[in-house]
Amino acid sequence: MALSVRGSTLKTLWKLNGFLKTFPACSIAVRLFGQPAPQTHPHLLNTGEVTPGISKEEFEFRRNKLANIISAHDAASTRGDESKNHLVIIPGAPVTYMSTDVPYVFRQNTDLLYLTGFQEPNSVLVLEVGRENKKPVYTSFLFVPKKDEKRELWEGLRSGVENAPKLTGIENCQNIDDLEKYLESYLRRNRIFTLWCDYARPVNRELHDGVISKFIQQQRHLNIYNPIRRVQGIRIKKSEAEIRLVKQSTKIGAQALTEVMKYSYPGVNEAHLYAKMDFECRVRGAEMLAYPPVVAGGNRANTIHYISNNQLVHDSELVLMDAGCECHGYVSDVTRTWPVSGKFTEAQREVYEAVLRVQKQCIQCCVAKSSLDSIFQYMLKQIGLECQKLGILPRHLYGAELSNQARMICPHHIGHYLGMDVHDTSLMSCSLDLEPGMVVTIEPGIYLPENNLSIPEKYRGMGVRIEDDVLITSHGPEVLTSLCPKEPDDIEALLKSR
Ligand SMILES: [Mn+2]
Repeated sequence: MALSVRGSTLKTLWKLNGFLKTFPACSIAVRLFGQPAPQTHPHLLNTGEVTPGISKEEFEFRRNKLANIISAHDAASTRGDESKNHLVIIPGAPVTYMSTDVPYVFRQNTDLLYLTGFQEPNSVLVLEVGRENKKPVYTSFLFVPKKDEKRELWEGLRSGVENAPKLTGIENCQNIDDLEKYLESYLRRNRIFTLWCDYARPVNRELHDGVISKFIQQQRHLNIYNPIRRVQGIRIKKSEAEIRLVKQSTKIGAQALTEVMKYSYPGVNEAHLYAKMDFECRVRGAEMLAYPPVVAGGNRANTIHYISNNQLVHDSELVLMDAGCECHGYVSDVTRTWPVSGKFTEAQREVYEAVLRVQKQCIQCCVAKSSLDSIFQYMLKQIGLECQKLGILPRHLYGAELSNQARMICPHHIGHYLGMDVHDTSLMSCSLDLEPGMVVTIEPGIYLPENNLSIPEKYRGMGVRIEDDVLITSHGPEVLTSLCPKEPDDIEALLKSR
C-alpha cells in the first residue's frame, strides 16, 4: 500500500478516496499503528487486545501489580513519607545492525513488552508511583518514537503519540525526544524519590548514555534499585491468558519437530532440518524460531550448544535436535534425539531408554513445593545410577561422589523457567518453590564423547537429550509438548511412516 493519509492537501485526499473505493477492505485504520492491532489484523487480535491474546486490562493489571510491589518496598524500608515517591524507568530495545543498513530482526525488550505490549524500538515506560491515603497510586507514561514521514517511508509506520494510547490503553504517551524534559519536570515536582532503573545492564545503550545516565548522575534520588527482579517476580507465574499462549507455542513446537523427524533421512544435511523446523513453525503461526536450533548428528551432540548445523547425518547416527518457536511473544523449547536410519541400534536404545526413564521421573517431580534445583539433584542421582547399570560409571560410587561423576556425563541443569524468553525470568533463583502457573523445561541428557576412552566403546560418540515443556498445576505436571513422540517404539513407528 503506497498511499499516504498524512498528506492534507485536497489532491491527496481525493486520491485516497479513489483508492479506498477501489479497495474498500483497506480502511484508514490500516495506516494507524506501528504493530498489528485488532483494527488492522483481525486474524491475529480480538477487540480490546494489545498483543494477540493479551487484553489492555491485563497489561494495566501487570503495571498495577508492579506499582504495588514497588510501593510496598518503601513501606518496608521504614523511611516513611520521605520515600513514598518512586520513579520506575523501563526502556525498550534499540534496533541493532548486522552491517550497514541491515538490521537484525527486531525483538522488543521482554520486560517492556510484558508491561505495555508496545512493539516499537527505542520506547520507554515510566511509572510514577506514589501514595495517597496510605494507598499506592501510580501513573504510566509511555515514550514512543516520534512520527517521521521520511523514516516511516523506509522502516514502516510508527504509532506516534496520537495512536499509541489507542493501541496500548496508556493515556499519557509522549515523544521519546521529550524524555529528558519530562525527567526534569519530575525533579521539579518531586523533591525526594526512589529511582528504579537497571543501571548495571542498560538494554538500550543510546538512550541510557544520552538521557538516563545523565539523570542518574544528578543524584537527586534517595536510593536506586533495579526494578527488573520485581518485574520477573511477576512474570514467573503465568496468567490464564499467558498459559493459553504458552500452550499454543509449545503445541506448534512439538508438531513442527515431529514433521522434522518425519522429513529426516540418512545423509540429510543438518541445515535442512533447521530450515524444515523454521518452515513448519511459521506455517503454524509462529513469528520465528525462539533461538538458533541445535541440529547435531552423531558425536556433535556432545557439544551442548552446537549451532553450526552444517554437517551430514550418517546412516548409523543419532540426530539430536533442540528447537522451539516464538508465537505471539511466548516460546517453546523442545529436544528430541532419534536414529536417522529409522531404527535404534541396541547400544543407542540402551542409552536412549536410560535418558527417557530419568526424564519421566523428573517430570513426575514437577509439583508445587518442589524446585528446579531439587529436581536437578534428583536427576544427577538417577543419571548416575543409570550410567552404572550401563557400565559407564564405576559401580562402587555412591552418594555425592556418584552425583559428581554424573555431572561430567550431564554438564547442564535439568531445565529452566520458560515463558516470553527461552531462559525466562533469568534473575529468579532455581531454588524457588514451584507453584501452579509456572512453566519449566525438563531436559536431562547423557553425553558420551567419542574421545572419552573410559566409556565402553559401543557407547562412544553418542549424545542424547530429551526435553519437554511442563506446566505446574495444582493437580500435578502437565506436559505441553507431548504431541512430539519420545517413546522409542513410537519414534520408530513415526520414522517408518516416512
Ligand atoms: Mn531448554
